Amino acid sequence: LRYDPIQNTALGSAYRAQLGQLSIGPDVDTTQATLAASLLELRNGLRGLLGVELTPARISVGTSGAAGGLRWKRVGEDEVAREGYRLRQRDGQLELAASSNVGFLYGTFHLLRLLQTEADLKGLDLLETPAKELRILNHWDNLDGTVERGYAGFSIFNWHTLPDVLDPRYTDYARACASVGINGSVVTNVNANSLIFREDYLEKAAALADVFRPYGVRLYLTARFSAPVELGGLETADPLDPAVIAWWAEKTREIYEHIPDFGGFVVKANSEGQPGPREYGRSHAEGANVLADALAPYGGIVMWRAFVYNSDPEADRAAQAYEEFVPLDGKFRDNVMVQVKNGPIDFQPREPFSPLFGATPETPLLLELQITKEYLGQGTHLVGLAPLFSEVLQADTRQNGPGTTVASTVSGLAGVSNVGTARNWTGHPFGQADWYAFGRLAWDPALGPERIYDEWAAMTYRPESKVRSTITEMLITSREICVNYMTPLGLHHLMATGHHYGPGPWVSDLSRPEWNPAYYHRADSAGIGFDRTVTGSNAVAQYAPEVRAKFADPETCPPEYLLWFHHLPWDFQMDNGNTLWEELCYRYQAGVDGTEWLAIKWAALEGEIDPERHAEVSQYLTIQQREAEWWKNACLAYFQTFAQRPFPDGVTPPP
Ligand code: GCW
Repeated sequence: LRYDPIQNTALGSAYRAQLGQLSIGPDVDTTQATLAASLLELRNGLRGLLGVELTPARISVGTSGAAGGLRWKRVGEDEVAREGYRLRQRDGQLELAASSNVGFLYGTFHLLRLLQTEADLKGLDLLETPAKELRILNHWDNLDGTVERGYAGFSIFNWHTLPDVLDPRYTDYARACASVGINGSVVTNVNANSLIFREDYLEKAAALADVFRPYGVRLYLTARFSAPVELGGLETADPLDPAVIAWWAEKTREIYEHIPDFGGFVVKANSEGQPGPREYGRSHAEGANVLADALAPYGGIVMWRAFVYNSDPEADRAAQAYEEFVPLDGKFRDNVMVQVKNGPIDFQPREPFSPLFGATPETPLLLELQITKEYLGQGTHLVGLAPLFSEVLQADTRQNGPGTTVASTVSGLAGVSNVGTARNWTGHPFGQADWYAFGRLAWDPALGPERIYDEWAAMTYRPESKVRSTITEMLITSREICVNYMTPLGLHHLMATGHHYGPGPWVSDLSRPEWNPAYYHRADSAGIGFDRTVTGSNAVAQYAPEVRAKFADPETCPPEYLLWFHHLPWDFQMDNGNTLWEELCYRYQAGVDGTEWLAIKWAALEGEIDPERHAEVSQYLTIQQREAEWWKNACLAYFQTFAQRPFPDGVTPPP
């Protein structure tokens, strides 16, 4: 949204010739808030990019307008689906057609993106429809202004000064969301606070909803299951208790009085100390349904999280969500969705997809991705997440025959936001690329990560080919680099305890066994890895037969998931001829070498982009290089105490 002037003069003139006039169809009412926002964005965009002022004299309303200009045209939903738009050259005009107001907004952002990425408008003809209806950010923001797992400062939502102070940042946030098609925002943490339901807080939330509304962003809140007790003064939060049912119904009515288009609740229940229905001997379905019934009259939904696991040294944490939720399939109300993290454990640099996807034919699911990089170097490492997001979206669950991708099994995407009060919104300047990529993939899960990053690089830095191709290559490659220096070959959860920053594979004495890294890697003198086959936890049995067969055999299991599913001897022969120990060492080394490559790539852009942002990213890359070495040295030194083998040639031994 920088809208810096387009430097390419020939292209700039061509765009100016095309976009100097706007004609607005008779049934496109620009006094309506969303259309007014679209017009404002177009004006600002054209002013910045092209120096074109869309003065009233250049805007005609009702008529079909002059040839050569831009035309906004309302069409029926049979032509362009709700939220969608069509952008095409027609009779000498560039026509933006939509059936809904927000379609014009999304189409406007798309048009501006075409200019910013210096696309050719000649012969343009595209029809866009979002693949998923729910494209939501989840903020883990607390009412006191802190952000759980947030690495970009404090919360942008200032509950102290709301509803009176409407920070312009709220509008810019909504614009940024709308520019990539994000249409929902859960503004409170899943580790929820009942206070949000008190009337004064509802007024604050309503003020935010009012700012978001023109941008098509619907407001949602997290619901703390014990709110009827904490806020309502009831003795119980038992979901089958009539007083509790009445409390939720009344509270929900009150919420809709403040926020007529309120989206609904996200709930984390009976997970990591959060209250839930199990305290009363009730199931997750019974818990979710009481909220769902309260929301149903207003069209709201419940997004009930499947992130549950208990403290049992015998259990495999990776199997628990499936065990708990598959038996509940068919027991949830129609307006309940179960929100499932991409992998069975917890946002690791790489996990296989959760076996829940496609396994609950009667229960709609949402895919939860983490945009904030809790386990991937947080605010300091450059790691592009689009390859991770895309890998899970395209994974074939085989639950309904070949081609049952994770994307095809879900009704929407929820992304845990990485936004904060940092001046650049995300702390690490490249963190913006993940926010951007999340929105683009929620709109169209089939988009290639390269294309997404190419757009982002062109718009955020410069559209010159060296800049965009270098940044794209860095972002694309960086995820694998991170996997290599942190958790190669399917290793997972080796991060230090609590804060999850840096290595801690040796930790094995925490009271909750499944929080110990040693619980996951299981290294011993015989080998390394978590046996999830029939000789171990057998969690692999939760996948569809073809997937299960592939993962369950170390000969066919892709190397990136090898130690996720298998405990293998140090001398296990890899396909490339290396032993497992050698391969592990080479991967860690490759991760370290990769961070050096990132630094070299970035250094080559010196002088190509502004010195301020260039220097900032360079400084972060220095941290990343140092910490990749830290990871490699710590993990290899530790694992060698079990492997008792020398470091292979080409691997720098830990000091
Ligand atoms: O990964 C864990 C995080 C917690 C988080 C939890 C969750 C919001 O470490 O900070 O709590 O996941 O997803 O509920």
